[in-house]
Amino acid sequence: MPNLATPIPLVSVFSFGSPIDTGAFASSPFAWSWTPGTPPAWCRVTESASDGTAEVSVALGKADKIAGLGLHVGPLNCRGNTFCLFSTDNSVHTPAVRSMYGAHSFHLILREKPVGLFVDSPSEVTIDAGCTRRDTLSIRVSEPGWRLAIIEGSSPTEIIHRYLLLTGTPYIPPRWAFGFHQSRWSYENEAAVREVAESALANDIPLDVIHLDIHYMDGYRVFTVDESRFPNLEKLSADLFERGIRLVSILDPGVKAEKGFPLYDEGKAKGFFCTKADGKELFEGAVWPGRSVFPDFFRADVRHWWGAQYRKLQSMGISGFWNDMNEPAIFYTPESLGEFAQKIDSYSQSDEHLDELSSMISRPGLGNRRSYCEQFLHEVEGEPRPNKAVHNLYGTLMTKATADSLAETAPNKRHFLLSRSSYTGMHRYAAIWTGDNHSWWEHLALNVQQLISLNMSGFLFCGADTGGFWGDSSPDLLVRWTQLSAFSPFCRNHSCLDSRRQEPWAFDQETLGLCRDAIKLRYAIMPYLYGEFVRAALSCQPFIRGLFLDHDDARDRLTGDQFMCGPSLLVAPVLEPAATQRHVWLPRGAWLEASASAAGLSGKRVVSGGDTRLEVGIGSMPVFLRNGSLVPMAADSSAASSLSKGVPNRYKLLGFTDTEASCWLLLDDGETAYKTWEEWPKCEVKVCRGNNGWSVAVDFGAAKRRPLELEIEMWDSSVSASRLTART
Ligand code: MIG
Repeated sequence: MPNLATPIPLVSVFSFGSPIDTGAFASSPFAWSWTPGTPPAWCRVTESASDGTAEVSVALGKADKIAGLGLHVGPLNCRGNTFCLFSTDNSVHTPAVRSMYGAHSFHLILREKPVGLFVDSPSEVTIDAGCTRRDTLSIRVSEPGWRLAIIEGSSPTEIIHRYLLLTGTPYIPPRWAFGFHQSRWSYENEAAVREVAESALANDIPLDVIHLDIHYMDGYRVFTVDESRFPNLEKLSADLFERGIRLVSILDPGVKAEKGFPLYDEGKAKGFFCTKADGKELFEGAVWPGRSVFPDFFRADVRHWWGAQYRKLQSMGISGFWNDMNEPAIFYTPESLGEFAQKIDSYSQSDEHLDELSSMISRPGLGNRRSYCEQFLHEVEGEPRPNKAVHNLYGTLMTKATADSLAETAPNKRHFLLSRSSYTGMHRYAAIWTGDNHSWWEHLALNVQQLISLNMSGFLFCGADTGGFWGDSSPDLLVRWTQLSAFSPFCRNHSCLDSRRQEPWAFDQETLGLCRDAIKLRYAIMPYLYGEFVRAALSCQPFIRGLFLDHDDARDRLTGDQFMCGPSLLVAPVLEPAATQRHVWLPRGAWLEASASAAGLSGKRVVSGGDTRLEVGIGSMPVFLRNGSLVPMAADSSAASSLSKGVPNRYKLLGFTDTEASCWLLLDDGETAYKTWEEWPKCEVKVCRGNNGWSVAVDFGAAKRRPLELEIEMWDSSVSASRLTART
């Protein structure tokens, strides 16, 4: 019998060996304990005395489900799959992929008494979620020195909330980052970039950001600009800025190993690059610039030096940064390539090694070999450690270098920072995207699972390459994807080098028009998206939410094709080609089906919980309002682009309630950083049903009053709609 007089901690953190500080845990006022002791009996930890590896093993009940694990491929319910948390540039996301770019171990076991587990180890962690043995969750940690957090709570929502208190408040980007981003590998020169801005304007596509992929650099040398392609980047960024468009540029960690390249010479002279096992010779791996060396981001002085480099680009008017290839991705090493060439040469002399030769040719396997990670060292808390032992932190520490530098330059401003690789903790200062997906319908569907799982892990501001990265998107796929991305925190159309052009205007008029509707819808609901995103982040809650989080009757279903976008909107994106109908499952209660268009949302009909079928022509974007909600939108969606910049004075609101409903309008400047929701300038709009009909009240709290015009459409479950207006 447990001693009931002793309170059972809701969060316990156990330490094994001597873990390094990975930065995953944030200091927080929450009462959690560092426990050197042993975890409870249901969570068995076995440590190997010989090599320090360990296994955590938990018995699974028949109906238990597992959700979380951040960025991964597969269904929302992870049970029955295996995963390997070892950051990898895996660019074909098939169901066989076990390692992605990031390593996020937090997951929930969903059962009568749900529990959350978080393994804090920067080395490889493999998770067998009831695959090998149906009744066992087994987690293997490959290096000594790690922590295990066990998080309890009465509901999945409470557990995620505690996990986020433990690991820290999620990153909030500036308001402009909620706008539409257009990207391609690459807009190769100034003319190409200007053409994107012109086309967006000419085709009435609201646009806030254009991304500069690797071709802007001089021979892929990081922090340089190719002056023949971009002769006057300052002028370009200033001209675009005037039209409300910002530039974001990509940076890779590999530094071209070339005498005379100042960054290389300086870093080498200062001993800032990773060495091989002898601690002397620099480790070289080939990436875009050719043979490259890798900064040791585990050292604070290296991070400081690296972070300072971003200022050059800032001084040219670049507004945000995109750290790519930071797993780190390595195409080959000079040694592995030499060995490969030698083998090919000798095998081709006879037919003796035909099998091996043919597999070498069809799948060279030189890229991102695990063995590379054993060959270079980092200085970790003063000691040399092979990359392999701390691998999952490399990209995070590169991105920390950027974030710290941006915070130093502008301490009270939010920044836009995107990283491909990530570890828990990075969710406090940067965004991620889901990497190199394909223009496949399967990846459109996968996008929904990834939004939900990443939000559970604290990566609230995330999104996928809209339209798919590799391959050619069909018109319908781009339309359906843009319709999903309208509700995705990060909304960027991006595609690869040799795919067809994927901007909305690269397609026929119908496709262009449908994409425009979806993008304008996003801008129309931006007051809601932005406000609820900020509120979710500051209250340590996911923004994109699986239905199982908020609805008791959804607990047993891990519905992976619908989600809550904030507390009020249930989104059921269409994920199949040529769909004319879609099945939607609504949790108990009454819902208001909305019609979604470029002008925003308006009420259509009240539907009660359960299964329903909708007609979904190519232009339809199924969205439902939860009972008791009020959704603020911009009244004038023709002013779309400016919505991400300033606070509008005219709003349209759509509400659904039998009693009262309220919402917030954020009144901040879009970039000042506030630590708490209380401090954030905002007002609350409340609509109440009284004996004499509806009444509206606006409470400015501590914020400065300002004149607002509100047009409100209210629905109740007796299926009557009323329109009212209010002014402050
Ligand atoms: O080896 O910079 O995931 O978004 O366009 C490919 C070129 C390198 C990978 C990123 C992708 C980007 C691309 N990069």
